[in-house]
Amino acid sequence: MNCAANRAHDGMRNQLSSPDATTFRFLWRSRAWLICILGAALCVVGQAAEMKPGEVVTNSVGMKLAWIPAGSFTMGSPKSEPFRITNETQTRETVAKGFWLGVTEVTQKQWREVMGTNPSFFKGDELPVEHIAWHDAAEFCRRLGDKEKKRYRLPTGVEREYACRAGTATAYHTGDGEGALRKAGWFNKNSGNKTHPVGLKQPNAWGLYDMHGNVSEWIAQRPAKDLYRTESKLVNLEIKDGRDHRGGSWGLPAGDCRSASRHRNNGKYRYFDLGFRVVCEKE
Ligand SMILES: [Ca+2]
Repeated sequence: MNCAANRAHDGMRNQLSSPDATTFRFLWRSRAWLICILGAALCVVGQAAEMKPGEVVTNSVGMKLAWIPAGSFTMGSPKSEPFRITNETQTRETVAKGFWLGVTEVTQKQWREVMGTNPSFFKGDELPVEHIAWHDAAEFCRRLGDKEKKRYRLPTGVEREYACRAGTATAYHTGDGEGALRKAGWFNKNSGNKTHPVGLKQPNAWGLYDMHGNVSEWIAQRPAKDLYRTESKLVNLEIKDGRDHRGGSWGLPAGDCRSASRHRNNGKYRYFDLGFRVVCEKE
């Protein structure tokens, strides 16, 4: 019985050592390696697809946009913050989806390329465009979106403050007090009463410039889905409704340039310290 079993076992061993078995083992091992290699490759591709905070892309009009990751933050200011006003009550907010945000305010050169005009009071390709009503900014987004087949819009108030703070809880992304603002932006004490070329001051942790000062920036106040291809409806609405703008400007004191500071005007209002920057939604 034992001899028979040994013979059978020897037979199996001989079979496994045959050329067919060797080929099978080779193929099996190769497949295992192939799976390992494919897995590693997918891992690398996956990491590449995951954008890093502050990662920059450049669009068709030379506008740089930084990746703003999803996350939660405290919006508004603490009661102890100097110059705070009562509409800055702190709330916990979540930005559910990451998005691309203009690294700077829209420049006159970028505006001209999309709109074919330049309504600005101060002239210069790299100066921020101003004298822009809210619906002008919305129209710019619509045309740029049509040109690139992407979804451009104004940032919401939550998105704008979240991006401005970039993880900070101080009055400015550079810290507290006027000295901190001097590093980050142009306001009434360092501007010489005019706009300045974008991107000259210290950016925040996500690479955003002029989030404090230079020109104040119109923001969206409705869910993003309401901001597309409904221009005539929005124009009618804004006659009744005010629109917020954020960040303060070259003409305003330091207290009005804080991360939490909010300003409101009629959406038809055009002034030489009021411009905007854009969001491009992730496809
Ligand atoms: Ca600004």
